[in-house]
Amino acid sequence: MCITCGCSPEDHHHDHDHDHHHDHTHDHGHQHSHNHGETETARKVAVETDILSKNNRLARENRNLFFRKGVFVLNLVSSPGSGKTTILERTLRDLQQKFRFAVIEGDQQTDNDAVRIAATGVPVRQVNTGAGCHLDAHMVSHTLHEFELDSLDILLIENVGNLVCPASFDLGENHKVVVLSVTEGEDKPLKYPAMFHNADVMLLNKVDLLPHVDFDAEKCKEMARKVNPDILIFDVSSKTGEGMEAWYQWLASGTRKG
Ligand SMILES: Nc1nc2c(ncn2[C@@H]2O[C@H](COP(=O)(O)OP(=O)(O)OP(=O)(O)O)[C@@H](O)[C@H]2O)c(=O)[nH]1
Ligand SMILES: [Mg+2]
Repeated sequence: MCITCGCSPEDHHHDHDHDHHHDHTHDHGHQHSHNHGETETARKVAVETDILSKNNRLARENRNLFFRKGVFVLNLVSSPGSGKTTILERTLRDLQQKFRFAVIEGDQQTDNDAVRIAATGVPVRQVNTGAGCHLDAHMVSHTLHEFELDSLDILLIENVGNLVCPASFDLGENHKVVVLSVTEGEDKPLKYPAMFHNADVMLLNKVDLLPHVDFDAEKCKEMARKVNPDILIFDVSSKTGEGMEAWYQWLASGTRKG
């Protein structure tokens, strides 16, 4: 179960305790339900802690494996539609002569994004999370045997479009990269601080639309730096290619070739 919104992935591989015990008697009135509420809250917190520590353990295993294989791994997170797949498509088309890439696509339903990535010729696996609103380390580890990690330079993971839950789930990546597009409003870093706090890089995407939208880019960056003073920000348009070169240089610098 997702600690943030209570969603539960369909394959439900977390073997946490579902034994919710309801010991109702009806003559204790408010006092009873208050205690019951406290017990349930304590149980929920324990389950959440268990899920996160289990995820962190698996993420550590993924990270060790990536390190041993020399693969640079990024976890792209954003709200739906900010341009993650478009950024990946353009990045792959521009850099695939230089680096060996693979992609993991996370979505609740459909393989639309995987089909788009496959068209670039880069190996891609789709993970459908069903009701789940984020990828977790276990889902990622399950796809890894389908790639030849020894021959990869960069693994790009596109998370489910959601600015909340993916912030809590380490996948074993080197960096979270948060994508924010200029159509979303400049206050998103303050409204969803965990995501911007946990990301090392922010791609401010769709800057080609700036003349047409009410969006103060400098104010947005100020807000992002308020929650994360060290966040690295690139202004990009994955449609026109503007600003992509700086992003590519940063990407290259993380690889063993960089
Ligand atoms: N104008 C403009 N449109 C863009 C840009 N990048 C992406 N788009 C458009 O934004 C829409 C959503 O892009 P996607 O790449 O599918 O977004 P996403 O973040 O992968 O979406 P989900 O996977 O559903 O979360 C598409 O119509 C893209 O063509 C950009 O830089 N400029
Ligand atoms: Mg996408």
